[in-house]
Amino acid sequence: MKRRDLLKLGSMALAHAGTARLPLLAQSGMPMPFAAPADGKADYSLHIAPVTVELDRSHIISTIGYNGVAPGPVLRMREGKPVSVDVINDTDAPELVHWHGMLIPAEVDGTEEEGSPFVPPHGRRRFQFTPGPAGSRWYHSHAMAMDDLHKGAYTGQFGFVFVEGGNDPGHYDQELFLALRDWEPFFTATMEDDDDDTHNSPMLEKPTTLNTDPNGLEVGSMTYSINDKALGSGDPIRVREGQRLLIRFLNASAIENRRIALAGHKMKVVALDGNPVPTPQTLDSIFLGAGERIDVVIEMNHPGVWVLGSTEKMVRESGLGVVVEYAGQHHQPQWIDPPKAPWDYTIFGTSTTSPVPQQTIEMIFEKIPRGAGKFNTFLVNGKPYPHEREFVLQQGTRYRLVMRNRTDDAHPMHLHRHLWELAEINGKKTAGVIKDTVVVPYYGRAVVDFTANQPGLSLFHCHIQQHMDYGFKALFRYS
Ligand SMILES: [Cu+2]
Repeated sequence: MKRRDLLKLGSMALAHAGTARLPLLAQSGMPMPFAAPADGKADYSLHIAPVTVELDRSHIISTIGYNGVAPGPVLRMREGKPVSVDVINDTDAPELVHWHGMLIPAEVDGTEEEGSPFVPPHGRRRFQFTPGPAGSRWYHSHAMAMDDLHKGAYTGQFGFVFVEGGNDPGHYDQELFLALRDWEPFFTATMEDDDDDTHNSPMLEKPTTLNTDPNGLEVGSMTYSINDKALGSGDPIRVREGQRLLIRFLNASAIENRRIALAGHKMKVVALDGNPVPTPQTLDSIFLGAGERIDVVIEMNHPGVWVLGSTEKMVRESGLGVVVEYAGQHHQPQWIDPPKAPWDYTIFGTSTTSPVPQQTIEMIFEKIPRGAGKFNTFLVNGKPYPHEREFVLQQGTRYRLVMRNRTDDAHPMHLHRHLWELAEINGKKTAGVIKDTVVVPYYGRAVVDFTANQPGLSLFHCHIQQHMDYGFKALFRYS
C-alpha cells in the first residue's frame, strides 16, 4: 500500500460521505451516539483485523490494522457536519477507537475509563458524532496492553483524521500525511532516552533526593517506519525546485518522543496538534511527543536527494525516514545533522500573557521503580488511578493545570475532549498555543489553561502506552 493509495482511500471515504446522509442527524443536531447499524451504510467504516505491513522487501510484519492496512486510511471529515462510523471488530479482543483531539461526547470518545462501550470481539458498533475542531486529528486503539505488546497502541491501529474547515496555511503544491512509527516492540532494561532531549532543561522539579531503586523494564524497538515504509523502501517524496510542501506529521509511537529534520532544508511550523500557532517559526528540526501532531511548510529550494527522518542515527537507519527526491536528481540520499537546539513550545505563542484563571489544579507526577513487579508504576498526586473525586470540574470555569514532573522521563500528557492553551513551560510564559498533548520535560514543569466546557468523564493520561497502563492516568469529572 503506497502513500498515494492511502490518500486515495481517504478521499474515497470522503466521496462516500457525500452520498450517504442521515437526514435525521442533520436535522436534530444532537445525534444519538449509537444507532442500530441495521439500516443504511455509515459514512465511514473501520474494519479492525490482522494485516501485514511490508516495511521493506525483506521485512514484512504482521499486526492489527484498519481496513486492511496500517496506518489506516486518512479520513477526511468536515467540521460541524455529523458523521456515522461503523467499527467492525474482526479480532478476538474487545476494541476501542479513540478520536484524538476531537471535542466529542464521552460515550463516543473511545475509552473504557470514560464509559465508551467496547466493540466486542467479532462484533460491530456504530458511532455518531460531530467532528471538530478543524485540523489534524487522529484515531487509534485505546485498549489497555499491560504486558502484551500485541495490543492497543503497539498494533497498527492508528490513522489520521483530517477535519476540514479551518484556515488554510496558504498555497502549497503537495500535502502529505506522515505518521512516525516503531514496530516489533520488546521489553528492555536498557532504555536509551536520547529521544526526549529535554535533559538540558532547567529541571525545576528535580527532587533533592532521587529514588535510586533499580528501574523496571521498559519498551523498546529496533524497527521503524514513516507510514508503512522503512527508509529507502517505497517511493520517495518527489518534488520540484520552487515547490511548497505541506507536511502533517503525527508521532503515532506508543513508546517514544521523536526529533525530525529534513536534511538541507528548514521547516516552518504552522500548526501544533492541528491548531494554527500565533507565531509560526522556521526551524532546523521539530520535536513530537507520542500522540502529538505538527504541520510544517517546507520551501523546496535546495535541489538534491535528501533524507527526511529521525535525528537519531540508529533510529533513522533502522527505518524512521523517507527519501525526498528533486526532479532530475539521482544520487544517493544525503543526511546532514541539524544544529542542536532545544525544543521550545513557547516560541510559537504570543508575548501577551493570558489572565490567570481563578481555579488551579496542581498535579505531581512520580515514578515507583518496579512498582508493578517487573515494571514501573506511576502516581499522580501520590495516588493511583482513578483518584475518586479529586479532579471535579465546574461547567464553564477556566482552570490552570500545573503539571510537575518529578520523574526522569519526558511525558507526553494528553487530556481527552478538551483543548489546552499553554501558559508556561519550565517557567517560560506564553499564550495562544492551543494543544491537546503536551510534553512535560524531564524533571520539568508545564502549565496549561483550559475551559471546562465538555461535561462528562474525561481521561487524562501519559501517551506512552506502558506509562498509561501502569497508573499514569486520572479521570476528570464534572460536578
Ligand atoms: Cu509517560
